Amino acid sequence: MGFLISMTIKNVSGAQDPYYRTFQYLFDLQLWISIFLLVALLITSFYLMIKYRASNTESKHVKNKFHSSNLEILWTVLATILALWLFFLTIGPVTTFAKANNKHADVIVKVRGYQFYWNITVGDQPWVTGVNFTTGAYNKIVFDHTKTYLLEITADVAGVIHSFYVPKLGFKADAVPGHTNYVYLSNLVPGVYDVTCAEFCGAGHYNMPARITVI
Ligand SMILES: [Cu+2]
Repeated sequence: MGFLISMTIKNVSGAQDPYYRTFQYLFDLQLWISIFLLVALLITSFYLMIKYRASNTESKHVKNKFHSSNLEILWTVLATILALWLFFLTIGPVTTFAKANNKHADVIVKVRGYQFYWNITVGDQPWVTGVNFTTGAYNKIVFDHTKTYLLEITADVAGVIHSFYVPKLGFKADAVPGHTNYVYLSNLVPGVYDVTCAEFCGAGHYNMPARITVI
């Protein structure tokens, strides 16, 4: 299990930008906290199941306990502290992420989500029009690793919300009709980066792949 987890964690490797390292750190942190809580919960559950099993409570007259105000207060306070701590760790990087449109980029990339494909323009090149699994091809987008890119992500105004998700680059940005979200990419590492839609947008949701090739 540890091996599988570390494989998942090391998956984000596409950008050397400290900004992505921050997101990766936050992801790892929340993952390990979740794993710790899961294991602690399972151990406690098994312990209580064995201690308060029917044969034990009947024969040894172990008293069942139904309420503990101290426990209630403890897990409410601890969970609140944990949530607040993660909130304050995350709010800074997320605000920076949202202000990506302030940054200067060499190339503007226009990304627009449709039901069910992406239309993508890189700089002054023509649309890379939607292709998908049905037509047997991907959107192929080529980025130059020496350049910086600003992605302007939106969706068809007559359509629905999508989400432009590039797992290996560590970001996911909503594509919302009538609104633009920005993602700034720099220090890209050459390689192949698959894209998918991460917001359920209808029957063809699964069928929105694209591929970014960094050379
Ligand atoms: Cu979609």
